[in-house]
Amino acid sequence: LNFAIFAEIYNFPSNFVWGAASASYQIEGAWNVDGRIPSIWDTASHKNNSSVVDGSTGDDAAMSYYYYEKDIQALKDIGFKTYRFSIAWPRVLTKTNQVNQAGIDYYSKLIDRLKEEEIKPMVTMYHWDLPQYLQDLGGWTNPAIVKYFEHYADTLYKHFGDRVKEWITFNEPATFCDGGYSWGWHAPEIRTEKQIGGYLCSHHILLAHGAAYHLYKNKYFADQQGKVGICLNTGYSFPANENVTDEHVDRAMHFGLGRYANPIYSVDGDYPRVMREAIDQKSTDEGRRWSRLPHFTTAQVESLHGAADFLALNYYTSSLIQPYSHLGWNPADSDSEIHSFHDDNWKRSSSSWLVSVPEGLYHLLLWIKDNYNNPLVYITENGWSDLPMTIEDDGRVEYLREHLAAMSRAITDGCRVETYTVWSLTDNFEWMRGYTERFGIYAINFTDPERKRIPKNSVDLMKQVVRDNFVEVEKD
Ligand code: GBH
Repeated sequence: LNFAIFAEIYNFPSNFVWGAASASYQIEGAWNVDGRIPSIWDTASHKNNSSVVDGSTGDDAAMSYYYYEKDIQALKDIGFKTYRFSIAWPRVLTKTNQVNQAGIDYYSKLIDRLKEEEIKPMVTMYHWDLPQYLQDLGGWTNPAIVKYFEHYADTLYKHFGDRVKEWITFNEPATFCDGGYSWGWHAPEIRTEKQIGGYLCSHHILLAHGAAYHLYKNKYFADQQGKVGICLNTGYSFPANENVTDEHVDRAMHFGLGRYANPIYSVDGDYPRVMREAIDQKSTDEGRRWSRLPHFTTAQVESLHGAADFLALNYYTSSLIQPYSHLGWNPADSDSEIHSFHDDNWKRSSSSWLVSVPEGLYHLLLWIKDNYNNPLVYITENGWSDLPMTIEDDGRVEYLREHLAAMSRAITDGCRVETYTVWSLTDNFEWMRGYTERFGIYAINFTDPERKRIPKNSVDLMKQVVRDNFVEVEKD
């Protein structure tokens, strides 16, 4: 393919930062060494007949606890300037909330090595590995957890804040709150009626985020001068036909993204009004004494409002939407009463939920710009899955080219996107899909004791993008 003739070129700003992302439980292994205490993912993956499709666990995974130098080399070979990784709560604090020095030492070493290679560490505090003892107290449905999280954040700022300047409190609460506490397909695998558990979880996540944000501003910012944000995931909702209105689109966006983003980034703060009203009404109709969606106090609304220095965004895929009222039947019991589905023409990955809709990223970024007063955005995950050991990963190369082009167009149209970290640096433990679906730009054979990081074709693409600061996309 001769790009000189058949390609369009999409540029990026000269100060744009490129990198890759990972998460502790998915890569580290070493699940029971050096004082690490059990997490809810150890519990979920170790139990008899676990829901992990291939019966696998993250006990060893990519062994990054031992082989982090291989990850750093992989980042270096591409020329990436940032690495988004997560810290395992169960590694750095004991059950009595004392520091576990071995855990601190591990991350300290990793951070120092990254800095020596001029790779900025971007740290996610919570990428789903909750200490099991906290789940035994109710986990994210218990308001007491806010204080535990605030103390954990304090520990991280204190030990690493001299070197880490970009903090993400939570990764994708939309995934783990409803997955973990409403539908039960995610650790801790709790099912509750009508999303009661999921709404409690998101409420406490927001309060915990606010506590960690203000702690940083009050106690650390003067010295450390870093930024704190939260990582939210969503697709864009495209009208399925001409009868679906902008109001339906906004409703779908508010029930998905707005549930987490409005309290922090919107002009007025608090939950989206459409959500508040719908769930309050349904709760009354269901004969409940109070709403399934908890209320913030006025002080909490004010404290959360504006409590972020950037929005970290994970974008994978999008949907077509149609309100139930147009369908004449109820496809699911959901408070939004919006049905979402995929266009048959969208390219499919190895994950059932993931189809390629680059146009969705463009529209999502503009929706965020228009609804949240054009916040600073980091794209902290975007990626494609295929089968194990697909080194010629042309599907991923094409997906990445098209999504980078969409991001470039959004920047040209005024969106403030300044960083992109691809998901993922290496193949890893893909939660309930185990090792059956692979997102890495480096392949790993998980029976290889050395866990060699093997570059896929997408590594060459990312090298070119980092070098030239543009991406080429084939013309139709
Ligand atoms: C991210 O979630 C995670 O942050 C990351 O850890 C993960 O490895 C990566 O994506 C790839 O999955 O099974 O049909 O009910 C992505 C968003 C939302 C994807 C929930 C899976 C479940 C769909 N996730 N979704 S389904």
